[in-house]
Amino acid sequence: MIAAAIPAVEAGAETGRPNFVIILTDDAGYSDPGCYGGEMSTPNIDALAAGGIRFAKFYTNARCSPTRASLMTGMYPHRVGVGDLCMRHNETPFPGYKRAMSKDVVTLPEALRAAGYHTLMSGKWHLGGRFDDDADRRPLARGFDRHFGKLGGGNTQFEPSLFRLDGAPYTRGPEEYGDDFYTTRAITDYAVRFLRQAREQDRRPFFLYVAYTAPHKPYQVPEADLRRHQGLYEGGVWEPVRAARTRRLRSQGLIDRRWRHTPLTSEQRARFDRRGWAIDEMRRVAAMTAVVDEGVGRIVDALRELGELERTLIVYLSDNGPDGFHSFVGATPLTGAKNRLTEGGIATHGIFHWPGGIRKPGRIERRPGHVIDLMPTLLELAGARVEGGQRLDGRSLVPVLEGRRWRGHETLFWELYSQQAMIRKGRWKYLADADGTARLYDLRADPAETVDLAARNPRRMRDLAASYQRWADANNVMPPGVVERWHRERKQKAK
Ligand SMILES: [Ca+2]
Repeated sequence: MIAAAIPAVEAGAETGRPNFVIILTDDAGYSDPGCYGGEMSTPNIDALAAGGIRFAKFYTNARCSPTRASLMTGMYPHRVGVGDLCMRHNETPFPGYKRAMSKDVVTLPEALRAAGYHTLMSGKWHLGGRFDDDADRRPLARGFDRHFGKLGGGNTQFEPSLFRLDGAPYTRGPEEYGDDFYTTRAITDYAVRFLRQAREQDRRPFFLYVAYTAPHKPYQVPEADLRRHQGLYEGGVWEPVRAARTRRLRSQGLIDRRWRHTPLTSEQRARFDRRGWAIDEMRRVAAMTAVVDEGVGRIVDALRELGELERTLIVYLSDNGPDGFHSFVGATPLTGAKNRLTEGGIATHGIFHWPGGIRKPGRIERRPGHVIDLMPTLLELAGARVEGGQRLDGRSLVPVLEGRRWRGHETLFWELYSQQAMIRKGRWKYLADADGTARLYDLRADPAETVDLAARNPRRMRDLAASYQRWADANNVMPPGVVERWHRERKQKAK
């Protein structure tokens, strides 16, 4: 275990350091919020954007656990054993695919707690600890003082018995909520409660991590909330909505005026002719998103009431791209969905709000940020450091917040449990599938990845492939198919 440095901060001292609130949604679409071109009702999220910074593109790792691992460590997920979704720890012999977050790294909440912060979490963990022999991988064992939420992935949105409170099963659901338990609202309730309780305790700064399970499947939302979105999408769900989102993204200045959204294939058109279910599904996503927005509003109100809003950095993003039908609309104007390394799977909205710290609010940042950047950003602002040679992959975004020159990322890398490999270097995106075929896109001219330039650029392809391979070799990343084959063979043995 590497020790986090402990600055000389006495408990209870007023330090003037900012508080942090990270709000992570689950499977939201890039252009779902109103401030990213969406038709969904998100006044509170839009207000954060208006008073803060919007990243034209903020990158994640295409699926729940890998993104959450990067958020908690500032590292690529394979370096901490989370190249795959988290199930049971040490499930495979591959260090990059242990299926639970390594205990040998200092997490963001561990480093902030050592620096004198309250560390509070409400929501979904999904980094291991679902089983009792795995309890040392749960939030309270990985740096959080408080936790209300679920240890695993997606599930029904109405079931309190799946939750835990401060390390024990949460049994007060029926007593607290009667028949009205709804995951998103309960996560907000406890987030606000934890904030107030921390402030009642002392004046130390806080880090609050709110990990909503919306708008992840199943698309469940209370009937009263669904009714509020009755008229939405009556005029059609796909082309009209996509066209309107693209128009608004252009007029908001988030995308280049020349960009077009990806055309639907004839097969997609045929599927979307079944309009009834598609309208229902999108309405449900919109209603779930509106309840998230209500939660954002309640958290902002609580910060304001506590007198903390000015000195709190709020970050709002999704853990990966949208899923299923939602992706065709939600990812507009990008291509693809959750679980793919096309931009629609890995690019999300990224909003930073901090009245006391962000210069020139209302700005758009065009260089992409990445979820690995959050830990170095927060550590810098907290004056906290991780000692012992733990090299973070992310770069601090503090220069962006302060309106100073920011180097940005020269290269970014992705690997999605051996099915796809990707490198982004400047404007170029190299994307390889498990069968070895690789494509090349110019993201500046063709953000929707419609024109494969690989055949015309053999030397660039070789360079990018070599660059990817060097990263893979140094970061526990396996060649395509190896991890899948191991799982397949183990399943056969078990039969
Ligand atoms: Ca997700």
